[in-house]
Amino acid sequence: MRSSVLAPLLSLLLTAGGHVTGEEVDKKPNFVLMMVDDLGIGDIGCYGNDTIRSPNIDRLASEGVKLTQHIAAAPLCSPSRAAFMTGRYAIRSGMVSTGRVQVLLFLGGSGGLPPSETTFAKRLQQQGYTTGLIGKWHLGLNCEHRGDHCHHPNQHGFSYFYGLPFTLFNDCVPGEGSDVLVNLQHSLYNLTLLLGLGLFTMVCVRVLGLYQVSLWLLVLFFLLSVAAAAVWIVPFKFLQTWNCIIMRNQDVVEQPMTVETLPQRLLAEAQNFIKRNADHPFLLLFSLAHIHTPLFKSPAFAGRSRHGRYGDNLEEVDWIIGKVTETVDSLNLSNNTLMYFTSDHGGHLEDSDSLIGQKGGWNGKYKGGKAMGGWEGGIRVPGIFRWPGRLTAGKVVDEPTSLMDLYPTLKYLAKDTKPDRHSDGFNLMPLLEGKVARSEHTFMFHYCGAYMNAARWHPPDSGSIFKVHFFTPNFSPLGAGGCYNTKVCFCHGEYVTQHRPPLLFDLYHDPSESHPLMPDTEPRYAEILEQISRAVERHEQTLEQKETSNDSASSTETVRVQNQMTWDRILWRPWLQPCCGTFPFCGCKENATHFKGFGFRMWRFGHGAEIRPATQPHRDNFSTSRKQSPVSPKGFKPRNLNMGAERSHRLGNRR
Ligand SMILES: *[C@@H]1O[C@H](CO)[C@@H](O)[C@H](O)[C@H]1NC(C)=O
Ligand SMILES: *[C@@H]1O[C@H](CO)[C@@H](O)[C@H](O)[C@H]1NC(C)=O
Ligand SMILES: *[C@@H]1O[C@H](CO)[C@@H](O)[C@H](O)[C@H]1NC(C)=O
Ligand SMILES: *[C@@H]1O[C@H](CO)[C@@H](O)[C@H](O)[C@H]1NC(C)=O
Ligand SMILES: *[C@@H]1O[C@H](CO)[C@@H](O)[C@H](O)[C@H]1NC(C)=O
Ligand SMILES: *[C@@H]1O[C@H](CO)[C@@H](O)[C@H](O)[C@H]1NC(C)=O
Ligand SMILES: [Ca+2]
Repeated sequence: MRSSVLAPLLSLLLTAGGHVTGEEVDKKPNFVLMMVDDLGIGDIGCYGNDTIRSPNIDRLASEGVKLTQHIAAAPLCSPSRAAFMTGRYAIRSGMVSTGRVQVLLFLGGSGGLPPSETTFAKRLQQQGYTTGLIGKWHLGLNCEHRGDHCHHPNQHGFSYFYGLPFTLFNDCVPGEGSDVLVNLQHSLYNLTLLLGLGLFTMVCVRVLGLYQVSLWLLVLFFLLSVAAAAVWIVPFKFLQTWNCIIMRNQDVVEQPMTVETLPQRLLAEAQNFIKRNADHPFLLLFSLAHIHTPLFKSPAFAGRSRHGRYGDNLEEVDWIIGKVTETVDSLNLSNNTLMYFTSDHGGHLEDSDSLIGQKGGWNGKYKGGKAMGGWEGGIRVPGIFRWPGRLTAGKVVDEPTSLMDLYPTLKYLAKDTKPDRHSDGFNLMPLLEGKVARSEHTFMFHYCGAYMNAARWHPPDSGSIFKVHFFTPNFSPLGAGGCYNTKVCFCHGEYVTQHRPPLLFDLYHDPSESHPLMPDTEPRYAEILEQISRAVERHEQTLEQKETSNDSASSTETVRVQNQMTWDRILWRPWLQPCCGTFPFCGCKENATHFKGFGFRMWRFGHGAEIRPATQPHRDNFSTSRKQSPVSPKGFKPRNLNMGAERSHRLGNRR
């Protein structure tokens, strides 16, 4: 009885006379998570850049909390995003590689976030949230046949999806170069050429009567040449059609996608999602296609920045973030919405050409970048939380935090207390609200593919952050600051240098990891190595447990980890290729009339945030069970390529 009297009174006090009932005091907050692709921490004004204009991102930071040691679980798209979505190191979901290919390369491959995985979207959906993903996914699509969509966002807790099931990459725009297995393409090209030459020679020999060449041999060679040509021409020459597509829920709505109108469409979709869900709890993950190459060429931003096309793109990102913020604010949602801004990993240093120069971002004072294992530049990313009324404006947190912390934080705020699997993240709210001063991340591990590459220790009795590297990628050419010969660094074999004892740095005094500590300069040297080595051992035990125990809290725990990055899962298969129309003649264009009027005008003048309703009402409650595939995700049983053997190989590699 007492509470029923107190509650309205309390709410009256809290909302200063708003039309709010007692129930709504308890209202679950909304979440607007914004993730930029490949953005370096040094690219943003509030992180120290004084020549790029990012007033909207800076404003989020000044109205909220800025994290200065926000760490991605991996320096590459697929594993970093897998860890972000699941709150666990990517090795636990098999989204890591032991070889050269460290991200998903084809939408027509079978690798992806396994159906058995749990994402924060799935948990929030169970709490009654409407969940939407607008933009890039890059965590796989099909398992066994086209349309089973076993890795699709709808399958992983997003009731609404609009965007890129794959990613923006250079092959999406003719003339921007190729990102996919360039070496393999060359080898296959040479092989085809060789077979062709062989065939030509034999035909000549036969025609000239120099030697008796059997007709069957000629036919065999002919078929081999055709097959060899098909194997590389079909998957690689049509990459734009295969990979650069847009889907709305389960349907391919554009193939190949028109890159020019992509930013407008994604922003409009994000704004519309917020608008149509304003009256009940929602989660929006707005996963921008920016700032991955190829860089956009939006006329409204061309030449505006002081850093060429890359800078122009960054200022466009900032403008988009501003529009999303404006939408939240204009709907009076800001007091009840946690907004988050981050990047999936650091800038890509090796992505440069003679025309544009550095295309891939700036990681500030930190060493290394995308795809360089545990070097700070590839994993330390911007992290900003804004929630007026709940989080103190202008607060800065220097403690180590992880993108994996979003999962437990969102669960906590959505009041999800049901049992869950082992988590590698921690609820950030105590730290963000200033209720505690220290992060629970005493240790953090940094993977390069499937290999434990580095680890950091934040000793409870000190402000220091010690970091060890068990191995480091070999930069090429010698003396360069990245792996320019291969465009990304690899994590195995002759591509790395093992360090025994490991390299040790004090990030607090040496953030750019340039002065390794020595036993005679660091009194705690032996202790640090010992502590970290024990922590690594404990961490690796939690990985082994998963494979052996049957009786864990969640039944999914017993599913064996399948390596999702093996060649047979990565490579293109025609029967897995999503397609609008009749395969292989895929092609369709979205009717973007609505977005054109809305987007271009807005882009030209930089104003006019009026949001027109979508032409067709979108359903945010898309249920995967409605469009059930013959192979249900639960029945999905990929061949057992479990990671056990690879893990012992990995351990062997380190020790
Ligand atoms: C700001 O960002 C640009 C573009 O990445 C970079 O070239 C420049 O060096 C950065 N400036 C500072 C001070 O970090
Ligand atoms: C937002 O709040 C302001 C003042 O409290 C009010 O004037 C305005 O109509 C509200 N807007 C919406 C969309 O509810
Ligand atoms: C948000 O909360 C603050 C105080 O906590 C209040 O001043 C402001 O009017 C609120 N804004 C809206 C849109 O309700
Ligand atoms: C786990 O389950 C399998 C079959 O379900 C059984 O064969 C095995 O003995 C169990 N292992 C343990 C450690 O209980
Ligand atoms: C596209 O949509 C507009 C209005 O929504 C309509 O008038 C036009 O006919 C459509 N075009 C196509 C090709 O469907
Ligand atoms: C899903 O959305 C549609 C259209 O908004 C609505 O008619 C339907 O009742 C909804 N279904 C559920 C289960 O909420
Ligand atoms: Ca990325």
